Amino acid sequence: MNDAKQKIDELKKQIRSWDYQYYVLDNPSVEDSEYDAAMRELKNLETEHPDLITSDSPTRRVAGTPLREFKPVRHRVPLLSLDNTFSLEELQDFDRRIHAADHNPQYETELKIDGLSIALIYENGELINAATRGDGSVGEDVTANVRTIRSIPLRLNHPWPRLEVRGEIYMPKRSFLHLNRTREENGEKVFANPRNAAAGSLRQLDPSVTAGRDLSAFFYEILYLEGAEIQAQNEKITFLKEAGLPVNPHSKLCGSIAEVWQTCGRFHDMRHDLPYDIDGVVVKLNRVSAQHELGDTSRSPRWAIAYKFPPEEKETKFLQMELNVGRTGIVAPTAVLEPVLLAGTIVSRASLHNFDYIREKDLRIGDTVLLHKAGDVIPEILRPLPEKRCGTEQIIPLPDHCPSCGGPVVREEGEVAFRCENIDCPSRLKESLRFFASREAMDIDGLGPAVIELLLRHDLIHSIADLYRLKILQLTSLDRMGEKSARNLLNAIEESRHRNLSRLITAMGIRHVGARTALLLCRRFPTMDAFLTATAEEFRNVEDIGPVMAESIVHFFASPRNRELIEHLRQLGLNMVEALPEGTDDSLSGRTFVLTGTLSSMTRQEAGERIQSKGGKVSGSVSRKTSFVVAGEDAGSKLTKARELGVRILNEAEFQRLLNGETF
Ligand code: 0OW
Repeated sequence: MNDAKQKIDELKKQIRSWDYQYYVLDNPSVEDSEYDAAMRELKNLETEHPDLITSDSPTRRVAGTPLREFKPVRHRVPLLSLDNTFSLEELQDFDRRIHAADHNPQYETELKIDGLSIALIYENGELINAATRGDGSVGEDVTANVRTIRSIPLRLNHPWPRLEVRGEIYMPKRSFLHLNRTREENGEKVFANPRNAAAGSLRQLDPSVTAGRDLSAFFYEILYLEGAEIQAQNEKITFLKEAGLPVNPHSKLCGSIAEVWQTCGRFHDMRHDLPYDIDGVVVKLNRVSAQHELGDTSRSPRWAIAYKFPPEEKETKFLQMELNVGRTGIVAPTAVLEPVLLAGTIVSRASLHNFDYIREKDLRIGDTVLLHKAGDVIPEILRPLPEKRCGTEQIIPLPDHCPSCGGPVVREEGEVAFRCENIDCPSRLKESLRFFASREAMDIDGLGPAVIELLLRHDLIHSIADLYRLKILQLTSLDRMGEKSARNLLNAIEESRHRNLSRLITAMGIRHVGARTALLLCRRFPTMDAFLTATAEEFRNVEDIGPVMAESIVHFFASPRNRELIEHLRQLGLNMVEALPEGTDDSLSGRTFVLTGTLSSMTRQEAGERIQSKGGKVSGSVSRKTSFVVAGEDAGSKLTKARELGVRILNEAEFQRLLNGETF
């Protein structure tokens, strides 16, 4: 038992260190394969020894069951806000006030991360609670969700008896862009900026949703500490970093408010190069004793202030509106603008998101509009300037037909998006084909948007299945398609027939199902027929598949059009089975084993690994579902239970023979 405990402790320590390197220092120090193997080994050991599972284990980051509501949490000390300043003069006023308590003040300047406040409590080094700011006195318990944020350690580097810290949870710009693009494709409302996206992602009752949102955090305040004394603000940052918490690397100690102002300018100029959104600089009196002397007002500290960057907005002309129909049929309005330089880039288009957005803002074609970058990245029209209207501006009507196929457009109950329902709509088909042939899906070399357009324009394909009916003469008759490229294209299409099922499932473009999910699903449903017959409940039993995704998968396979397409593809010879990686021996798949007692030829851990390498599962307890109980020397209660339930018992020699392929 204690060698398992020792191994478990070793693995947890090692994985925690790798997580810190990867998620906090953004400097991976191990190959994914080695990391995954360590995680698998830890999971096996914890399965075999459930009594050795601890809540700070990296395998326990995503809790299984969603909450029904968030519990209130009263903060030990109120989580204060900050007063804002917008100019050097106001910073100088702040500086004068500070001189009353500190004649030679040093200021710690920090980037003001545009996220949401979070307060964490660590007891003996272990994370035991996380709460939002709420109204400053009472927040919401979001511990389960915060545990899924990989840059936040479940255990500190030092077992401080009690440490309460404050920080900011944020969503990196890149993740914000990706999330909004996915939401727009799925007809969901987009988030206005990374802060809203972070807040919306954190306040999820189902932690597995939060886990998929790529949140991160920086910590900057110590609310309570037992076991050490900190004298200065910049030492707090060092302390937090040494404790293993992520801190922002750009803090700077300044000797005067003039130097603070210079730093604000420097921080302002670097903001577009940062991978996260900042909306200013936080200026803090460095000496903690002087902080205490000055104290706090009811709302904010007297010893700290925020300098807010001026918002970057530009006026330009809203020239025209374009309607694009995406793969999912969503009719997405886009504004074509008079090109203008905004926050470092030339902007000539901006998403209008949806027709509610257009209506709410009363945007008209021909308007002069105020443009900004949502979350410092996405060009967005803030509002029109009505005072600049000359009367020729055009009100934008709601769409009553699909701009691509002329078919009806519908808006589902509770959705903001208008959708073209015609699955054969050329725009939908164009987008569906592009996605079908894309690298992460069927990976058909040479079948890019231009070639797809060419095939559609010449009426050579009207559905995805038609790809597999193309003949060489059809292709060589096309302009700009010589014999060689025609032959290459047909070979690439032919080759794609034999892709693994998970590729085809991805390529189907099922809402909410991307390549990663498709792979997870195919492990559980290794044939297309299994997908066609499975229920939502069965889909939900797959790890990481929530109710929304399960419904979307069942809805897709229930559609007659989609079933027809699948049958055509089957007849056209497309592979409908998920082959396991080359040479995988899955002779024990579907079997569940329980190990008890001591084996002489291998440890329990090795036995578990041997079983899992053949597709079998190891469980910690005997039930009617158990296929075999492997009983070594001094086997205990599990052997008795197996006898009671009539579960097949193997001694070590029989177990060895089973591993060598004998059937029992
Ligand atoms: N957003 C920030 C940040 C920071 C405050 C909090 C208590 C004492 C001063 O990066 N780096 N430092 C502080 O220190 N506050 C910050 O954010 C505040 C939290 C609530 C309003 C501001 O966003």
